[in-house]
Amino acid sequence: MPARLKIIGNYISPYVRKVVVCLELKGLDYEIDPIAPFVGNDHFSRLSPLRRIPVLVDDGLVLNDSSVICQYLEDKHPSPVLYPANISDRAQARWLEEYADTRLADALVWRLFYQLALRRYIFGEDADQTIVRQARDVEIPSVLDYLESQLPDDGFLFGALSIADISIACFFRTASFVRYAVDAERWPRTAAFVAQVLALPVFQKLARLEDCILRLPQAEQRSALMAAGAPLTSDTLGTSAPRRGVARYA
Ligand SMILES: N[C@@H](CCC(=O)N[C@@H](CS)C(=O)NCC(=O)O)C(=O)O
Repeated sequence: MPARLKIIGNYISPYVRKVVVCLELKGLDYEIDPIAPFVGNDHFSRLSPLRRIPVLVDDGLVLNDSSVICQYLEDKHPSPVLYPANISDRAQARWLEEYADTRLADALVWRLFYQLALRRYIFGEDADQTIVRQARDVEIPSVLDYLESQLPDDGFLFGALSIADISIACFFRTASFVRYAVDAERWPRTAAFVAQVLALPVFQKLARLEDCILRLPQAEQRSALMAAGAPLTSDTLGTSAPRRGVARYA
């Protein structure tokens, strides 16, 4: 019997969410070691040279980067299809995935969520309110203006649900943890789109797990997730001593 797919990464991460949504939609059997990247041990550094999550382990194969992982899952398990069949649409979907992973991540996660949640809870530091203000007043509105010009009036971007819809919604879910919501009067399409994707059963299923660890320290998250029925690995690469990442905050 093939080994179960293994995901390393916390449910709160938008990139982990993207991969887990694809695993769930494709009905694949997987287990998860739900660590934050900052608490990974030396073995985690070997599996993830940038000390980032998610990591996928499939038998002997170790893959980094959510886009690489999702494309791999699509190639290996093509049903249901999560990338548009039309070549131009597929390229455009990949661009929007990249835009989400880079620009939405920068505005919603690295400026807002990192400052308001991670800095305090992981590193015990106060938020830099100048960065938070700049995110709310300048960076996020500019992202939303672009999305508003790209998103459909209703439904999904390319007909059926695709990697583009999933990627965009994942970042708004993480931003909602610090009570960020899109202003529906100013950006009605984006607000409706995000609400529609996050209401899908697959996002709701994960939301239940995310909610149960949101305010818990890392050390208590495994047992809470276990009680909530998450498919946890039997061992973990997590430690109790957080370290800063190699790429962004070294
Ligand atoms: N391009 C990567 C980005 C992954 C990423 O930045 N993950 C965050 C968690 S949300 C992380 O591990 N950050 C730690 C760091 O950059 O030091 C992907 O798509 O997987």
